[in-house]
Amino acid sequence: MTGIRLFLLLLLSVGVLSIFEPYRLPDIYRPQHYDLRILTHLNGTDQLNFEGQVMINFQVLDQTRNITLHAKNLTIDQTQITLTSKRGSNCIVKAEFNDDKEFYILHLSEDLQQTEQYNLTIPFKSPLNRNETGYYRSSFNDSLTNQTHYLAVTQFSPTFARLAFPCFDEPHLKATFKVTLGYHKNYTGFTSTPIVKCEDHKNLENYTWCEHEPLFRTSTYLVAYAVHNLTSVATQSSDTVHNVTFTSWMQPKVVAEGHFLGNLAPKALSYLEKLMEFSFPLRKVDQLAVPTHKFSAMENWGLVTFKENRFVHNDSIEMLESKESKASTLGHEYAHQWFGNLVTMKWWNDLWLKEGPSTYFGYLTLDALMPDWGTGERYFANDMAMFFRQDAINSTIPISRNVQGSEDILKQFSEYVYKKGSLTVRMLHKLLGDDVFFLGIRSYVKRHAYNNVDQSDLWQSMQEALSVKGAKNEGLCLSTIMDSWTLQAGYPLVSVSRNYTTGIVSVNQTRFWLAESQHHPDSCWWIPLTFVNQQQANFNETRPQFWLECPSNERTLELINKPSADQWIILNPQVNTIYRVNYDDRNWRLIIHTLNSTENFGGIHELNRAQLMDDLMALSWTDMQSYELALSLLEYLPNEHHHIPWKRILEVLNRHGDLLRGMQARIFRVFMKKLVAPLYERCSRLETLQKTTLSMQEIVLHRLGYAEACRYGLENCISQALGFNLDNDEGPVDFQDIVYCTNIEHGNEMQFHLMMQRFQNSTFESKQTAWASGLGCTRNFTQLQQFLDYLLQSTGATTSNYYVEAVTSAMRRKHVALETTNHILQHATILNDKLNAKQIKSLILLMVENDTISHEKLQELKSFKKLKEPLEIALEMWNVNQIWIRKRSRNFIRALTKYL
Ligand SMILES: *[C@@H]1O[C@H](CO)[C@@H](O)[C@H](O)[C@H]1NC(C)=O
Ligand SMILES: *[C@@H]1O[C@H](CO)[C@@H](O)[C@H](O)[C@H]1NC(C)=O
Ligand SMILES: *[C@@H]1O[C@H](CO)[C@@H](O)[C@H](O)[C@H]1NC(C)=O
Ligand SMILES: *[C@@H]1O[C@H](CO)[C@@H](O)[C@H](O)[C@H]1NC(C)=O
Ligand SMILES: *[C@@H]1O[C@H](CO)[C@@H](O)[C@H](O)[C@H]1NC(C)=O
Ligand SMILES: *[C@@H]1O[C@H](CO)[C@@H](O)[C@H](O)[C@H]1NC(C)=O
Ligand SMILES: *[C@@H]1O[C@H](CO)[C@@H](O)[C@H](O)[C@H]1NC(C)=O
Ligand SMILES: CC(=O)N[C@H]1CO[C@H](CO)[C@@H](O)[C@@H]1O
Ligand SMILES: [Zn+2]
Repeated sequence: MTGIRLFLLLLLSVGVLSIFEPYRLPDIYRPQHYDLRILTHLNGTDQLNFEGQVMINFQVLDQTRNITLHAKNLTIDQTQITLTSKRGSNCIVKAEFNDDKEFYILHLSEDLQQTEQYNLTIPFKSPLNRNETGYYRSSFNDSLTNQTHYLAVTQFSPTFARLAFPCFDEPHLKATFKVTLGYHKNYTGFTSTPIVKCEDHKNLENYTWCEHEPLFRTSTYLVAYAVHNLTSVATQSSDTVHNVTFTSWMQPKVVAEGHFLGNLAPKALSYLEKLMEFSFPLRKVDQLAVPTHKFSAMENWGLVTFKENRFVHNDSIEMLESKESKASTLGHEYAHQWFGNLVTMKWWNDLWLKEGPSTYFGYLTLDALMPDWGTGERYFANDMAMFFRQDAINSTIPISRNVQGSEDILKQFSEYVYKKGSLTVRMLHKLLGDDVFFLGIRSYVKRHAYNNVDQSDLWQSMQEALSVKGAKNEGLCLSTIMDSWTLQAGYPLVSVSRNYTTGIVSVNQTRFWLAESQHHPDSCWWIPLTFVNQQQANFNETRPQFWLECPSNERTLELINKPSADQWIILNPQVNTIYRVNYDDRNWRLIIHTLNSTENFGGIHELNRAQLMDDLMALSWTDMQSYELALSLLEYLPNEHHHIPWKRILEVLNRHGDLLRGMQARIFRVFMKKLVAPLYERCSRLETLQKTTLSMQEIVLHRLGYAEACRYGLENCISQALGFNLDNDEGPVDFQDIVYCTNIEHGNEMQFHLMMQRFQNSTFESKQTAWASGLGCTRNFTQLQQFLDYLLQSTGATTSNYYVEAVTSAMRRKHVALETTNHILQHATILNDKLNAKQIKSLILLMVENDTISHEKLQELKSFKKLKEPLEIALEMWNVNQIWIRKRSRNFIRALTKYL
């Protein structure tokens, strides 16, 4: 990217050019304080609603005769609005909604003056919606009394506070909040802070008004309140400076079962507080398990909300990996208390600035609290796998980018932003080392707490820490370096070639593309170069030895410990920075030789072992290397005992296999059966596993072994899985999905119907998910179709999820992939209604990844609104895949045949 483009992007991302920002409020209003009174009605059944009044104390920076703030879907009686200042009151001449921008504009009879403080009071009311945004309704059924209980709870992030009360709904407009909640005494009301006092409602019998302590300056999206009659479980206090008291709330059924994750929270908060060296400023946190929730969880101040099934976990029937995933969500939310809540991005373009660090520190938190799990490394490896795969086409966008209206902002909350954001923070950490990184992070939090930042503020704090502690790195300009990673999409390929006589190493960079046709010549990055050589294979020293600069794309280097001509070098230990590496042929062969011939793989780190295979397969995909070379690297796999390299290469190979048909597909299956055999041989028998307690690491490796061995038809695996009679023994909890799938794949019609019946009679989501996925493994489409049609006809909130599960495993198993694709296409209209954007995207990509859809059919999907955006990516991936099928699949198969 050229300097000029970078500069332009910077300008846009800071948002100073209001002419590009039609969805932004005029930047002249400065709210100081909100006084919010909300009366919630949860009686009745259909018309649950709330009415309220907000008093906003604000100033203006410029004389003006109108006030523009946000409001959406609120009923406001304009005649009741008042605007006062010390000078008296100002009349509202006219009030109007701008639905497109979600503005509410008040036109005044007199100008507002810069020097004045104004109090604007607006009454409003609205139904409690069912959309899981703003102030919304949820419910649960009390199985004892067969009674439906309603509750009301907020979800304001990112742009939904405006659905609950009129406000200046932008993250940089921080203000203090005082919340007073009115409700029937059957319920309790919560917000970020404890109650000061309650008094009876003057007119409504048995209603109360409770005033809460004021909340310090914060963004509107972090304000929260709820009225409910959920049940609490014992409160816990946290080992933090303010001894924060935690209380968890959930429906009685869940309390009775006694399985939830809330107990981790006090420990997570305490760990993070010590790490940040900045006190968590509240005295209490209520954790709410809400039956319906738009996201997995939300980090609101003092009232953290979770989707119920992300908070509840029952060890005896749910997989450990799923517990880990829920725990990582929890860690993420509490990391937000510093990244997002205390230090907030100025605008949503820099969303990654809260999601990246929260994801990263969420992993570190789990590593600290659950050291046996090894979560951090495994999750980094997964995130990298996703990143390297996705970020190599044209349709990807930078993590920091200009965003416009609400819809656009919501789209920022993508897996891609979270994970690339986290990998970017990890890069910074590894690049600077513990001392500088934590010094920088702590000073960033301390300096900007209760305020707003853009990414340059993070670079600035890091730069200062570097100049205090990192004398060796002087002259580095972190903002230039890091901007090259956050302001442009994609990642580089670094090519290394050695002169084996002189010992000189040449490196250059280009952007890595999955297909040649896409080249843009002008991308470059600031790339830290850390070499490890065979002699001293230290993969823990991760600080850069050299830099490959941008725009200078090439360098020749004399390495510090000059490697001899018969020893390999490896660039980028632990894959600290997100780039691929290509070596000259001789260096590749030296690496391959070591992997094959030494006990501990020559000390090569597991993340690097995974990456070496991933890189070489990707280079062969694009014809920059040969599949012969790539497969000879894989020859070491029988000795591989770590799940990270195994998982990565199996994913990569399966993606190749998904594109093959006929004879090629059969050859591939034979190859895979042979490849996974040594992994499978490492696994203990399922019956044994049922009786032992396995560590997380063992579970992950075993799951991989069983899933792939049964998939590729290893007889022993299949007969073990079929050995469980699903009526009385479904196998070890962590392996049940594999047992289900294998039983359906090799079973008869009766087994299919029995499992479908169980699915229909159950209300237990994680079980239903496993059954849905298992049913998708069938070889008989007539059976599958019954299930899919049943799902499309039922109305439950989670049925779309099960549809995606079943269809995904059907496509993966291949037996009925084409029929399944037809089912999706025939039901495009109803799927467009039922599925959310993320589910739709995964379905479309699934068809592309399995090459079951034609270009024309893909184009036809354009008529569906929700399908539009994922289609861009899908169409591009479709082309990438076709090029591979036409030009390279034969090479791949030819190379495979050697190993049959
Ligand atoms: C309050 O609870 C009582 C007893 O459960 C019930 O009869 C009544 O309808 C409830 N009132 C409201 C407004 O929820
Ligand atoms: C709910 O309670 C309010 C206040 O008591 C009352 O005005 C309203 O009519 C009730 N609604 C229903 C549907 O019972
Ligand atoms: C509000 O007033 C400003 C001048 O202070 C004017 O530029 C702007 O167009 C007005 N906005 C609306 C919506 O009338
Ligand atoms: C604005 O509201 C605050 C808080 O209620 C009050 O203290 C102040 O006197 C009000 N100012 C005016 C001009 O009404
Ligand atoms: C709620 O969702 C429905 C359907 O998705 C939509 O039509 C409606 O406008 C939404 N309501 C609000 C208040 O956003
Ligand atoms: C529970 O109530 C629903 C309707 O409200 C009814 O259809 C159902 O039969 C009831 N179930 C029991 C067990 O009473
Ligand atoms: C208010 O609560 C009391 C005590 O629970 C009850 O006797 C009375 O009927 C309630 N009044 C209304 C209008 O719900
Ligand atoms: C005032 C207003 O716009 N109310 C609407 C809010 O949204 C619900 C459902 O989406 C509508 O029924 C209301 O009319
Ligand atoms: Zn988050």
